[in-house]
Amino acid sequence: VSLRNDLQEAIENERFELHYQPLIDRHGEVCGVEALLRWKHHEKGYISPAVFIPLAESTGQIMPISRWVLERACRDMVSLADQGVARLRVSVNLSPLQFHRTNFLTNLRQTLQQTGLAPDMLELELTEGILMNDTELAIDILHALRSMQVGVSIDDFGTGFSSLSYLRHLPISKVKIDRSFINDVTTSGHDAAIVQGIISMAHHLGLEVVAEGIETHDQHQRLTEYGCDIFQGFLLARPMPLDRLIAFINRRQ
Ligand code: G
Ligand code: G
Ligand code: MN
Ligand code: NA
Repeated sequence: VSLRNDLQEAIENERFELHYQPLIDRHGEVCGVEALLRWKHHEKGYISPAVFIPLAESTGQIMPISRWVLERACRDMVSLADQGVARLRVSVNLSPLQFHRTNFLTNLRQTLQQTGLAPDMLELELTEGILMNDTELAIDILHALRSMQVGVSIDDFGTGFSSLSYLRHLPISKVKIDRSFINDVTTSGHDAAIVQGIISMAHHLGLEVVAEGIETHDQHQRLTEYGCDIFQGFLLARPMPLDRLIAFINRRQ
């Protein structure tokens, strides 16, 4: 049986879970979470989205999966707020196909309305690649998102070919420095320079900066010195299911 058929079965029976990885601000407070999709395969255990998202993109199965992710993320955040745990902003990763579908904005508005999540509690993570192809349409969508007050961050920043000077024309709110740069920030002068450059330019453009993939205290300290705004990585918190996220937040308060 092919993975594609298994994926179809998973879609029909909603065999997915969303895990949430906390984002930590400069005061050490949880300022948001990134929603990360997990597929619990009946035989193979958890399968990484790095494996099945590209497959789902090529078959079109990404559409129902993405709808499920967005709705689940919104509902979970509303539930956290209703339980009095916290009002957290959630970042959702978008796939290229999803972004370029004509009814993307309509679906998004509908989901926000149906779930009751305030639009400014939602952030969408796009990669540079998504913005580089079909730029006109992408810019129109970004302006629409801004007027709705939905946040937009550029994920894996630094790995594509776009520059910050290009981004200054786009209505986005954050850049997330790719973890490949964070990995060597304390050992490679080059990577340290790149990271400092990104932070400095982003701040001049009025953008917030997230460092992802922080695994050591030294990396965390260095990025704090460089003025980074938001920190994400296994050192601070791993992705976790909603019930563990609730415990994590309650423990810190
Ligand atoms: O969480 P993990 O390291 O397994 O994620 C692997 C890749 O899958 C990352 O690039 C991440 O952005 C992507 N990913 C995780 N969840 C989603 C999702 O809900 N939608 C899309 N399109 N990509 C996701
Ligand atoms: O491409 P994107 O940035 O969305 O990828 C997010 C993925 O990165 C998540 O699936 C998460 O599991 C993974 N991740 C988060 N923090 C760390 C970290 O500190 N180290 C490593 N290696 N991966 C991380
Ligand atoms: Mn991401
Ligand atoms: Na990333």
